[in-house]
Amino acid sequence: MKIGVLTAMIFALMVGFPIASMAGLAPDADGDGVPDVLDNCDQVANAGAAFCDTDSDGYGNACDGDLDQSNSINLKDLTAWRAENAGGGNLKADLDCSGGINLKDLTKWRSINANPSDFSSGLSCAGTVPCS
Ligand SMILES: [Ca+2]
Ligand SMILES: [Ca+2]
Ligand SMILES: [Ca+2]
Ligand SMILES: [Ca+2]
Repeated sequence: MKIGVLTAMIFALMVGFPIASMAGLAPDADGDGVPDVLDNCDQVANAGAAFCDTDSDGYGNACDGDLDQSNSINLKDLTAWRAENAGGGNLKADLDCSGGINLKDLTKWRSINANPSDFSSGLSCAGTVPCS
């Protein structure tokens, strides 16, 4: 039994330690598993389906509260959100990438509006359309 535990510890040191070291080489500020340089919302956890970027500007919907493309987030964007919600717009207002626009998206927009630093992308092409 003792040999088994020792073997497991050696294995962990040989395999686990290098993996942990490599993880340290790729910063992931929001901890969503997507390295900052590949993350279209590097301050907001949005891995998986929520990684969508409807307008292809390099800012994922999860952090792209700039619905009128003015490069800032303000009440004009809230007006744009309401217009999309009322008129079934192009789903840019679908901040959680659920496929529809509802009050959850409004809650997310308010969060981005209150925390402007969330409107951030790690992609070098962010701000240009299409960013790919
Ligand atoms: Ca990330
Ligand atoms: Ca993210
Ligand atoms: Ca976007
Ligand atoms: Ca705006």
